[in-house]
Amino acid sequence: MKNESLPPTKNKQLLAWVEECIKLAKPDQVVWLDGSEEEKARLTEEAVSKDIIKPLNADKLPGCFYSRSNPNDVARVEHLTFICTPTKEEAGPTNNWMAPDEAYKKLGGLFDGSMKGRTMYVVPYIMGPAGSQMSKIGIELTDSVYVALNMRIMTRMGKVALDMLGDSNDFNRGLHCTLDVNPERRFICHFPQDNTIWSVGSGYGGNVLLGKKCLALRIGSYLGKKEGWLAEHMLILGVESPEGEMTYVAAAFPSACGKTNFAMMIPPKRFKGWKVWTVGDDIAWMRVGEDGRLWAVNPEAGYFGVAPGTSMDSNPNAMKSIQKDTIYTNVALTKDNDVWWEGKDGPVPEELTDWQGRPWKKGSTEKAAHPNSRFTAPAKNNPALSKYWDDPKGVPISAIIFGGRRATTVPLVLQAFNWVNGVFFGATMGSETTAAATGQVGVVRRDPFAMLPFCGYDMGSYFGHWLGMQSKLENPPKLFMVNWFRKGKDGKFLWPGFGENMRVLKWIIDRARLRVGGYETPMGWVPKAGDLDLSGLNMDHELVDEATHIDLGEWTTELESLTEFFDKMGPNMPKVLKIQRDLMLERISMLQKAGA
Ligand code: GTP
Ligand code: SPV
Ligand code: MN
Repeated sequence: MKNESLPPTKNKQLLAWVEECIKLAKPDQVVWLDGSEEEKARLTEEAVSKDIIKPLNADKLPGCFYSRSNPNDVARVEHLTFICTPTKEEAGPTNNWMAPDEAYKKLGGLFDGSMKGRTMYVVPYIMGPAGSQMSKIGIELTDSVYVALNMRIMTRMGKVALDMLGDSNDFNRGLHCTLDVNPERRFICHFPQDNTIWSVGSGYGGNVLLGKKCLALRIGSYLGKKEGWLAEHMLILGVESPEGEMTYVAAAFPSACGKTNFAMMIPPKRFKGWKVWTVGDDIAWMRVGEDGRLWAVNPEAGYFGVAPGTSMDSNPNAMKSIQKDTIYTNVALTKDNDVWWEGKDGPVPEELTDWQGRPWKKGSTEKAAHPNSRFTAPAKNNPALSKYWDDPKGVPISAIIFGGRRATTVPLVLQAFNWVNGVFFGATMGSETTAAATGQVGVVRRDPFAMLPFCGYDMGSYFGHWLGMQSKLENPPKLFMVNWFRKGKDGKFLWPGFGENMRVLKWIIDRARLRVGGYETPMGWVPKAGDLDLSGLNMDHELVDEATHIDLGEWTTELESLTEFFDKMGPNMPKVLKIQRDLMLERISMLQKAGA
């Protein structure tokens, strides 16, 4: 084996582990990444020369590249994702489980010699701000230069991570090999007890950028339970009022349900002087501060965002973030080497090359861009980036919002009466499935805390952990539920969404700061007539009424349908959440008897 770069570390445990992986995968060469600009240029050139990425129109998109994945490898694969705890019970009823020995053996067989003729990149990275107590270090060994280039954008990568690690043995051990992208040989295995992740057979996003869903959420949630903090699938934003008052909010929406959009929102004209700042768009790590408040950091350093639907109209800050130094995956290409996707600004081009490299003509029934096509952009490109996004302390959270994609039942906004009620909202969240994972799209499934695919241990115990946080929080955030996706009889969304969500956010902030009223329903508080600021909103107010309405009949069905879900949760499901459900049903029935 030729060793192109000497290991830039004396960390014995790290060196020993890398050596072990080299023995297993047998790469032709090993390259330790330092995160420098010079290195970026070298990796980029290599990737271009091997046709792994392709330069885009340099006038329109300077520093941007295009990549196409294998059509069988375009999203996370939940059925091939495993939590490998010593017992099945620890992984719980919502995760696929494989015994650690079996997983190491099975994937070890696939890794054996898998990097012959290839390069192993050693990617040291930090999840979280450098030097923060909340941050964690990972090392990803990968044979994919695409992964290396994406990790460079998504994390604090290179020397900075090795410096922070020093001699410590406290780092996540990630091993990834693309193999021949055959779904038969595709496995994403997590070993929480070993702080280890093994991923084979995929080259796509959440399956292979191991810092993101694998470390920051699956391993992170396990560590969070053990160490007393929270790792969540949440955006973090700061709202600044015209008077300069800052309020930080975190929100959990399932994959492809609007986190990036909400995190980068531009308030409508009516909210002159208001400003939304992005701290993070996908993941929040949260700890109790000395002041008894919940403090959050964004462990990531970039955005791996959904391209379709992103436009100057829906998300101008995202559009500005992806004009330079961005990697595009599985979008369509124009004749002049620009990118395109469904929902982008301007007229639909007459002709394109679709995400599979095939000619595409306007009017075609097939999508030009894959519905889960993505951009990878540095956070620093975002004009709305919060100045605290990299603060080792994080930001103090005043409100937490849970939301899903629900055509019926769930109103535009609802505030929990108390912590248990709010945890109930999170635990019972439902959402229609999207293209972010392979499988059927558009069926309602329970997606507790938007963490169903990402919780690294038993879901019932996870609910218990959330409930237990209350005792540690002297100043807990207020908890809310939202739904931007309710539909009218015509099948269209009732609420305009995007920037107009500021109206809902304003009510949430005012509630969190105890300065606006609410109307009590059996499930929680909703805005009183007139309290939701609708001025300047050019829409039929009957539609707003429909979007905010609570239908007691629909809620009875919803709450009764939870029996199956609760039963599935197993022995660690907290009883208090079941009682919460029964209490709501009793309140509804009481109101109905009284003639509501
Ligand atoms: P992940 O990166 O998969 O975790 O997704 P995300 O939660 O960040 O979702 P994102 O903001 O990328 O939005 C996904 C899709 O939802 C896009 O097609 C958006 O256009 C659409 N969307 C986002 N916000 C709204 C909204 O307020 N209303 C409506 N109707 N659609 C929205
Ligand atoms: C999600 O699916 O929630 C994503 C994209 O953010 S991925 O990184 O593929 O998980
Ligand atoms: Mn996500």
